[in-house]
Amino acid sequence: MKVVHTEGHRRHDPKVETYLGLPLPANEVPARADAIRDALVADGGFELVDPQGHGAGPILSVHDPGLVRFLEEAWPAVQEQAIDREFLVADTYPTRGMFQGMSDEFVASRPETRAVGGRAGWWGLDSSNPIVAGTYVAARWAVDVALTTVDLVLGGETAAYGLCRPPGHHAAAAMAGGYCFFNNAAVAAQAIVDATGERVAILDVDVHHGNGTQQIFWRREDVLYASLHADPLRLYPFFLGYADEVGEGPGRGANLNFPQPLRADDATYLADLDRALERIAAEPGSIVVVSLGFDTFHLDPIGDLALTTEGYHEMGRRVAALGRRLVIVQEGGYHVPALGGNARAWLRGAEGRHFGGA
Ligand code: SP5
Ligand code: ZN
Repeated sequence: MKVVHTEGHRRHDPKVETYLGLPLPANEVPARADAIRDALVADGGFELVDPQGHGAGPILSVHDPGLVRFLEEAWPAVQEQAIDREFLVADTYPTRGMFQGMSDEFVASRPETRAVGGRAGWWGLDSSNPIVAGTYVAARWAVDVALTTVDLVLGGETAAYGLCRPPGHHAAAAMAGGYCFFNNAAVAAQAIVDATGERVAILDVDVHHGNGTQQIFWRREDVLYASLHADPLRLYPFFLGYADEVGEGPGRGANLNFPQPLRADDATYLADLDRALERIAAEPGSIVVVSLGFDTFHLDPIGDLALTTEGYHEMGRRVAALGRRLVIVQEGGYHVPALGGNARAWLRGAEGRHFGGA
């Protein structure tokens, strides 16, 4: 299988994230992508491919231009405002209670402030998502990785894997969050719709609900979003990801959430995977975008499910058994020592190769 990869991800290199107001070592680090790349190279069955630049156009087809502008300007603004920090986290979020009783029209007329600590809140979901000097450049590379993966599949590959970093599925049209800046999977899905006119399904198997992807396609019937994730009653992003979120308007019925119980094992998880795959199979279309996370792993430091490396092999096998072409993009997964083996297992499963050891 071809693996789209660039060293450009390294530009996003946070050392620290804040969690409940205190600094902790960052989870979403360059070593994650290194571990996966090294394991796939060592396997011998994968071929690394460089991404091609696709410009900002495809990003703007799913994201608000204001988000792109903010991410481009954020680090220069931190420097201009002489904020002595190695990373930017919002000072203030415009949360719903601030505007209670005010009309949608009035709220929409409030200005994006000029202060970068406020702008980070305006465009950001949470305080565990540090922006550093190279974040924008790396996030642009991640989109190009996803789009090059699309190009490979449109060019005839049965499946291709984009080693995206930073990840994307928490990023909504007008919001970054959850280690995500641009929604790589959503940009990829939109590019497939634009190129083929076909319906596209997005299968999200990261441990967290892909609130951003859900938001972007909420009213769309041409892009089906199906996600398995830890129940948001327990885990980030907390406020979306419940089973009754089915989409609205023309998109009603094209959004499917499968919240998982604490410590869900391979068998529990794979049973719901089959339900998601059944729904995808019922829909026309020849390409599925997979938002692939390994933070469902039993040792993951921020997830709370209990999947195994063997489980990932079986997951890849079942997803490929759909008989659709696969655009696979990397999302989360933070137990770095197991990331390479888990990616290798999943992708070998998807190629119909045997497990091949942990
Ligand atoms: C793409 C992706 O997987 N994003 C995950 C975002 C999770 N954000 C919340 C992180 C909180 C980390 N808490 C660490 C403390 C563990 N006890
Ligand atoms: Zn995740």
